[in-house]
Amino acid sequence: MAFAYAPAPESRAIVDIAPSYGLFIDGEFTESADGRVFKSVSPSSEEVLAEVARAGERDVDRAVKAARRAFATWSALPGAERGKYLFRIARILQERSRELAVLESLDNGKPIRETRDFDLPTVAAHFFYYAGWADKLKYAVTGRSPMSGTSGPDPKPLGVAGQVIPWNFPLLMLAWKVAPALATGNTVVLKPAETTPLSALFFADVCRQAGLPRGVVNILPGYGDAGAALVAHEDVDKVAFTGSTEVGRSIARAVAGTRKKVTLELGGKAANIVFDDAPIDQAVEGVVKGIFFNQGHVCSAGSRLLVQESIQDELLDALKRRMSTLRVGDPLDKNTDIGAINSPEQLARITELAAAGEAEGAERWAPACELPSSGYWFAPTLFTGVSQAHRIAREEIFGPVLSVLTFRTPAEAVEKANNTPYGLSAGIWTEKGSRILSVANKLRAGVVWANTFNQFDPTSPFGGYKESGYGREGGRHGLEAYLDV
Ligand code: TXE
Repeated sequence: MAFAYAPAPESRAIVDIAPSYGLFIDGEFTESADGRVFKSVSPSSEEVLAEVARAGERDVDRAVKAARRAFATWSALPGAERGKYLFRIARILQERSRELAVLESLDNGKPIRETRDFDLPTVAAHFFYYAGWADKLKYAVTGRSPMSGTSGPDPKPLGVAGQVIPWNFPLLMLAWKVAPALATGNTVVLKPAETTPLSALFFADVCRQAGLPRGVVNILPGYGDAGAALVAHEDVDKVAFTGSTEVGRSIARAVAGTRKKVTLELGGKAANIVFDDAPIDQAVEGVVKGIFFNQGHVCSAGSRLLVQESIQDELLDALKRRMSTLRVGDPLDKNTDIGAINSPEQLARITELAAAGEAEGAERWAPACELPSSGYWFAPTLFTGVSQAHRIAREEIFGPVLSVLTFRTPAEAVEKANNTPYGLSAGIWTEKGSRILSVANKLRAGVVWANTFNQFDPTSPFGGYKESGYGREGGRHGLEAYLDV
């Protein structure tokens, strides 16, 4: 059996984790106003990694004031000068990427192969990409080429951006939000998720190392109350949120009728559609990547497999064989495919939904799998016999659980794929180019991948339709969210 649990403790030594961390406000690490702290726990070992200052309302106020002060000079810098800081940050992130990859794997639970080969390179790529835009903002909003000689004033930054991010890609979500905000001349107060504060604090240190002026970036580790206080603060001009649809709704209500602009990136229930002409092995790899990448803690996860009825048996046999080779265990082991579930709360949510799947009559399958005795784990799981009415076909599970449905015709595939309140992503597997185009055009999803899945690139806008939120992050469109035109 391939479910080895082979710890590689030597990797742990790469990163120097301090016993305690402060909030990062106005260029300094500081205690919280009321002295509160919380613990950051490694989900793979339940080890307390560090004690972290917990931001409250008064800290939010201090941080927003610092960001406001910094805004006057930061926004007045020529774009090329701001770009230089972003290039510097990108290079430092590259230089320190081994440390950061280990830190992220320890704090989040995701496999080192993913943090090393996906998260960190993509994080640096975002800073490089937006560094390049900092002196071309006129063209960002007009869409014209910098060669066309557009004249007139630059579009204006919004001011202080309050950003709240989740725990599934802690540093990448930070990069998605911080890089375009800084490139456009905004200043930032960012609240990382309570279960994964450490890489954001490391990033604060990277900002210091890059010589970023005080107050341009402020990091406030804390819980939902700090996030709510940040969103509600009267001197915040722009709110950017990634997280649950439920909290997204409360944020939309909180900013309604204020001057604040808002972008929301919320949940998803993506369909990964496999047609009968798709190469089976390639499709199986795509289905596995779609749902088991990052333990399924991905808003765009391909959590519904829609397979054409005529190839159902062949595809499911191949999928089960492939799932049996997935290795679940120590995130720092380079052979691990599936790491730890990020928190006991998330594990409880996944467990509850999987139980509902069984109770509603779907058939549950998982490969034989020895899970580590400490930490939070969930075996890769497959449900067949799923109907569209089942909770596991409708609700975001946000874990390594795949629900399989079937279809006969392309029209039925489209109808089922769109039968969800969400609209973040979808995938199509077929050899026919014409079918890719016709099906993709009918899918109500912000991103549609063809013969691949979960590919992210700083040059492409990303964001949802329907209850998956609004606004786009990434690419030129990602700049518009931080500018007044
Ligand atoms: O999310 P929350 P949770 C989905 C996924 C998951 C579920 C719950 O389905 O199972 O949400 O996860 C901060 N005002 N996604 O509970 O609560 C919070 O501190 C302002 C999908 O972790 O939304 C954290 O920093 N902020 C998603 C962030 O919001 C508040 C990624 C996300 O936490 C707040 C994560 C409030 N009232 C979960 N309450 C995706 N789209 O990728 C909490 N927060």
